[in-house]
Amino acid sequence: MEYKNQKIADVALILKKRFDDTENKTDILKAIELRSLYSEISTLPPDERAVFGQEINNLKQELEGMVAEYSEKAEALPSIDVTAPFAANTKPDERPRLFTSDQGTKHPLTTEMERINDIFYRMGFEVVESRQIDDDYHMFESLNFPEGHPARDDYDTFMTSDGLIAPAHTSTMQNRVLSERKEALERGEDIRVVIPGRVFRNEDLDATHEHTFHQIEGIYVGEGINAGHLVATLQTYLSEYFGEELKAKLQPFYFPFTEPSFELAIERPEQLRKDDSEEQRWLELLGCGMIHPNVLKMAGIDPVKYSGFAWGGGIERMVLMHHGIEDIRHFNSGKLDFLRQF
Ligand code: FA5
Repeated sequence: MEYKNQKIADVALILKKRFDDTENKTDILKAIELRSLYSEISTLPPDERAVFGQEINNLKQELEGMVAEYSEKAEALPSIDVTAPFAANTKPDERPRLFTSDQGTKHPLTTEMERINDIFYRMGFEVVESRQIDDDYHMFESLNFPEGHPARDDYDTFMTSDGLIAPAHTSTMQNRVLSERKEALERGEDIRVVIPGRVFRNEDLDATHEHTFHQIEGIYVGEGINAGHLVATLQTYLSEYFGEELKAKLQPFYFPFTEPSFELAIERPEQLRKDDSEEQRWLELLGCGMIHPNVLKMAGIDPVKYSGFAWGGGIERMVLMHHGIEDIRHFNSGKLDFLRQF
């Protein structure tokens, strides 16, 4: 496809070249270059925005086409046997004994989530559980994604035909938490909450991508809060969790609900890398940034007086790194030889 705008044509060239080397093909749709083009729209004179926006959408559609074509060609997965190992109405004493209770253990994700909640509790954060069904307002609008905003597509969201949404991130809780604590904030109590929860995405699966996984969201709002507080909080979290200083990098990113936004990646130990590439060296752990003034306003909080930061990080990826597990799909596999190691 030909692009009239030189900047868009340059980005198209770069991303098409990168496509072949990208392990998870859908990552190309989240490329920083594409996001930067979208964030440029608002800086253009109003009469140039529509044409520029349309060309970016064309580029995104072309890339989506490449991803879809690739997925069709990819090997079909073997089907899963979903039948129970015995009929549901078999009498209790005639059922096969699968596991005696003294052999059972907590699932490693449960253990690790309790540990993470405990770290934040000790840092003074309240823990609030997220929900597993939501709506368009909390998934998008309250997070500064107006109707038709192209970044809505990045979240590969499952929704029912009557508009219910399986949350694709724990950020769906931001507006609720902020609105509920607004009055306490005005009385001088900072908002500091973490929200662990299960999230769902229509993703291509691989060693670091699941369709059902867990995130922990963090929110801190008060007077004079800045990005330094964000970095210090995340540093404390990571060093408490891993018990050592890991090499981490924070790079600029784009989320509609934070400004500025960043992505934090940590260095994988060598035994968890498939090759020596730069891509294998880093594992993306969380997104974060300073809460966008529109998000504060939508919760009734004055963005002139108050500021804050938020982050949302994958829990499975923390556990992969902590225990040296090579594939995220073990967690939901139900395989006893995996689970018995914890
Ligand atoms: C978000 O979900 C944003 N809501 C994060 C955020 C919150 C930003 C608050 C700013 C403020 P992202 O799509 O990058 O961002 O996901 C965040 C983290 O979830 C990733 O870094 C990764 O650790 C984890 N994650 C994302 N997709 C998957 C997946 N398919 N499988 C496992 N973990 C995933």
